Amino acid sequence: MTTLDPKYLEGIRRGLDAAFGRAPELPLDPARDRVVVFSDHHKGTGDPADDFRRCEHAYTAALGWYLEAGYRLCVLGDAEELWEEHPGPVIERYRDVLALEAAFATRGGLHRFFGNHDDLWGAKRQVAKHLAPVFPGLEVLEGLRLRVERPGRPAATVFLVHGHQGTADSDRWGWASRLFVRHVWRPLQRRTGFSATTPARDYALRAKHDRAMYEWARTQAGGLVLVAGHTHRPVFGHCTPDPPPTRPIGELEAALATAVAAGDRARAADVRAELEYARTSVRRPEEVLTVAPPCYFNTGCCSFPDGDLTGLEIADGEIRLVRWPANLRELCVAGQGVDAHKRILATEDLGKVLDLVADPTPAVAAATEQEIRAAG
Ligand SMILES: [Mn+2]
Repeated sequence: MTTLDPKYLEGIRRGLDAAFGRAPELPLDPARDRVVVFSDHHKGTGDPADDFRRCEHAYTAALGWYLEAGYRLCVLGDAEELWEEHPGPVIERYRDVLALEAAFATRGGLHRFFGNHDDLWGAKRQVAKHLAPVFPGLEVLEGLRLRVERPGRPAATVFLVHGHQGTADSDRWGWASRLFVRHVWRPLQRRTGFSATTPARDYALRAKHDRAMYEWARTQAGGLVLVAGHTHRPVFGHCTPDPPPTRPIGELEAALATAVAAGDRARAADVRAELEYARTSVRRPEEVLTVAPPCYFNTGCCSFPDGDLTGLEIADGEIRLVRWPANLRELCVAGQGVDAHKRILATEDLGKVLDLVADPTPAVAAATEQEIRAAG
């Protein structure tokens, strides 16, 4: 693993320290409270540059479920894409989605945070003007500390923050970036269908940024769990997704040769599809970050190009990584409608996570980029 640029790390450390210092604190009872965290929707105006457009179905299905299940909703920043859009048309386009978010305020609870792409919500006047009609009395947060009391042990903190804090384009140049995006990048993106270079799009920058956030969390005294978004890549302890369900490449090559020799074109075509998929997966493996101790979790995002979204839950004494699919069929049981258990990708006992993070001398402390690929 290459060493992390100390200057970059120092910038992130200062940014997160400051946000942590400013953040209010609320109690969290893991046995009773249920919290769901979604981030990085990048809601636009419904045109091809709108990254949330494909995720609207999955998101509203998820909100409906969490609303009835008694969850508190945390919207962790970059919910609206205000680098590319003015707020009015975005709110108009997604009025029903925002109303569904707002419904949590009088049910399980609602916290809204600002990110870099919607740092306009850091200004109270803008919130009053644009969001208050949908979210009466809303106070948009930068960060929030959830204090978990632990009998016989020091209390632990789960710190929620978008995660752009301390980066050059957000804290120092936010205003100039916004003008650049609105007047230069936006017209270009509309013509080409391209999106901006951020940790969400640039893999090297994302890996660097994830590691910097992990390092900050790991070096906080007394056991802190950082929950962030911003990079658009889920991070959940040691969990990695399953490799593609293809057979080993050697076996597929042999199967293809056999089918061709037998003149079985239909069979050869099926095998060839699997073989090329496996070859591509080896060439372009999925890159996943695993961390130990589990002091840094990332929600992933609500703007995946395939219309799926991911989020984190803290509920029933567990922390979970969940996925809500664009295609509701993936959550359905034949003839019985939605079975929400299928949303869960990974789950961990919250007490165990807090124990691992509180240990001042962990056996393993590492953030590791893993490549998930088909078998050769
Ligand atoms: Mn962001």
